[in-house]
Order: sequence, then structure tokens, then C-alpha cells
Amino acid sequence: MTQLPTQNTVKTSAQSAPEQVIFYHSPFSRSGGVLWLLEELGVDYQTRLVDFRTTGTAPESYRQIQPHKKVPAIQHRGVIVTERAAICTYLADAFPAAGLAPALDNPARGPYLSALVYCDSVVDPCIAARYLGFEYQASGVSFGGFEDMVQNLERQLTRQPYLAGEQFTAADTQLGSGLLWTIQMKMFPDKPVFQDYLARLSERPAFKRWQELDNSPAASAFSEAVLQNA
Ligand SMILES: N[C@@H](CCC(=O)N[C@@H](CS)C(=O)NCC(=O)O)C(=O)O
Repeated sequence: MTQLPTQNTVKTSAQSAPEQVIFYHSPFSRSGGVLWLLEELGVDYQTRLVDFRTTGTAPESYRQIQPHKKVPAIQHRGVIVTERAAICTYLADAFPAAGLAPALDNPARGPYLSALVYCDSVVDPCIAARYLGFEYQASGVSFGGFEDMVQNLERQLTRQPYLAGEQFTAADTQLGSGLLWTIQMKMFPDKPVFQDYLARLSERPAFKRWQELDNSPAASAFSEAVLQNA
């Protein structure tokens, strides 16, 4: 487990061993699911906190890491990876010992990739569009309608314990972290099937470590400093 640093530490050069994963993160944001995944994988990583709340945007230097200055991003073996679905695919494949990604020749690989990408390409934009009050035709946008998305997740999680099937995979860190947050914020229906899913996930030691890290004094101090400066 890596302790969260207490201040914004955006550094654009690789200043760690090449095998160590550098993780660009902001507590209580979309990067939380990747923090959870890193804990599941048990890899050596170093967290660099990115402050986008004080001024409403991250420091300009961070654009060298993430073109939209958003979190998360990672750096590994000198290579930068951005976008959550890509980061999770990369990490779960790069560290296969944890068994969080079905191998290329495993028939479960297809459902797993579909589930992982669905979180970013359908679930997240559907929730954001609903939250922001967008009115649109479901057939006119790539992510479709909110109710279809909720019904699909409900069907999937009724017939199987995890998003991609019988096994917990990296896809669950993405759906689980998103549902945890959006159900709490009343942006997502609080149905028993989703509560049961979250109850299963929250039993995992890595889930608990993620929660401890993001609620640690260092994370709170960072968030407080950011809010005071806002
Ligand atoms: N497409 C990105 C989006 C990530 C994202 O929306 N990150 C938010 C965190 S909640 C962010 O960094 N917002 C800061 C900003 O836009 O200035 C991904 O999936 O990795």
C-alpha cells in the first residue's frame, strides 16, 4: 500500500524505478476505482495527487501526462496510459498474477472487455447526462438511455455475481466505484440488486484499503487544503 502524499505533487518526469507504477490521482474522484484496482493487484505504486478543485483545473504541467488534465493517469516502464478503461486493461494484463483479467484465449475475455468498456462508454455518460439535465434521444447518442443502462445492469447482476460473470474482474472496480459514489449522491437508483453487489465488493480487503487511503488524514488534508484555496 502506498501512503497518499499530503500535497499536490504533479511531476512529469519518471522519478521512480521503471517497474513502479506512478499513479495520478485525486481523492473522491473518478480515479478512485483505479486506486482500488492497484490495491487488488498488489503492485508497487507511487501516488501523485493532482489538484483540479482549487482553480477548477489541474496545473498546466499535468497536460503532458493527461491531455484533458483529468485523473486518473498512470506511468509505467516510461509509458503513460490514460483513460480508465485503457488503464484498467493495461494494469490487469501487466500484472496477471492477481487474475483480474481473463487471458486472450479465454472465452470470458470478450464479456470482460465489453463490461469494462461499458462502464466508461455507457454508464458514466448516462449518469452525467441525467445529472446535468440533458434532454436527448437515446438513439441519437452512442451511450443510449439511462433507463436502458440501469435495466441492463440490473439483469446482469441478477443472473451473475459480478459484472463480467462468475469471477470478480477489473471491470468490477470500475462499476463498483462508480455505483458506490453515485448511489450515495442519489444519482443512481438504490435497488437491492445494486446494494447486494456493493455488499459483495465491500468485503474485499483491497476495497477496504482503498477506502482507508481515500479517507486517510493525508487525503483529507489534501482535500481540505484544496477546498480552503477554492
Ligand atoms: N475520460 C476520462 C475522464 C476522467 C474524469 O472525468 N476525471 C475527472 C475526475 S472526477 C477529472 O479529472 N476532472 C477534472 C477536470 O476536468 O478538470 C477517463 O475515463 O479516464
